[in-house]
Amino acid sequence: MSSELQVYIDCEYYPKSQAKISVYDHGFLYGDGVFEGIREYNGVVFKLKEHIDRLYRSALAITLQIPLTKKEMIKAVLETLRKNKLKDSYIRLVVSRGVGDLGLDPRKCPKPTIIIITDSIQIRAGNAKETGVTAMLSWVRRNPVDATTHEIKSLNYLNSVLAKIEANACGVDEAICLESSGCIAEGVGENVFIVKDGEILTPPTSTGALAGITAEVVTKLCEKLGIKLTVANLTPFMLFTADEAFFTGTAMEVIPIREVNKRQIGDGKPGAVTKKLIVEFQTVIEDPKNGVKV
Ligand code: PXG
Repeated sequence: MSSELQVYIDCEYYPKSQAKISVYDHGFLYGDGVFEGIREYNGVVFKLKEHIDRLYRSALAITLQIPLTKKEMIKAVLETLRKNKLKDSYIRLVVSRGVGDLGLDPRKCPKPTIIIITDSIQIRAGNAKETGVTAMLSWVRRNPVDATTHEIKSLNYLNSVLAKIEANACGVDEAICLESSGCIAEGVGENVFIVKDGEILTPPTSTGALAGITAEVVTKLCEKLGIKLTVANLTPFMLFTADEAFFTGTAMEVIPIREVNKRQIGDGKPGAVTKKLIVEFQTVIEDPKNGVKV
């Protein structure tokens, strides 16, 4: 038996080095497809049902008919995890339009491709939870809601990649994208929150941001903790002058932002509200009720 990780492609398993799809797959040729990034903590797939629901919503928005029921998809994810015997893993679920010809017409693709990759997660280097990260407002606007909006978790991530390239070039950890009217949309793969006078604010998804599952957890935590959370348009000024700011996302979890475009946020250290949410988020992760057991 191979010790290589096994990758699920269309009901079959392939060793990682042989897990390949056709160059005629429209996911590759046109970014025509949808995906999810999911985490498994201690044998429990965190918010799996929520991720599957979002995958199917993304698919619906691009009229991609996934040939598995949600239940079958959950079964396939769990089976892939079991095969690989990973602990605290990262799951990438991809459904593309499938193989077609060289024209972009999706009607030429009779069968979607389903891919489930489970691998170890690259934990952010250093101690970002303790120190916070630096960020910049990117020149790359979030795509508008009447274009390849990030409300759909599609395979079109060049918008985020461009913003990340700029952050790298400028020597900061992360980029934050503005929406077309100049308000804050989101990070490249994270939602953004600010804290002002003990209250939390976050932009609406109508800015073209993804409805984050981590953001949803944070929203529920705020309810539980009695912290007021308002969904509102946030200007760059509001971000610069916030007492605290933080990102949420599957990969990052909850991470303080300590600086934006060289403006220190608050006192430059993770604030009390952010720290509280980091602690509370950990307890949510550790509660097996918040996921599906492998
Ligand atoms: N906005 C965008 C555009 C995203 O892609 C989030 C917000 C946060 O959503 P969740 O549901 O994760 O809280 C995402 C999620 C990666 C990676 O490899 C990216 C995401 C998720 C997992 C991994 O960069 N994006």
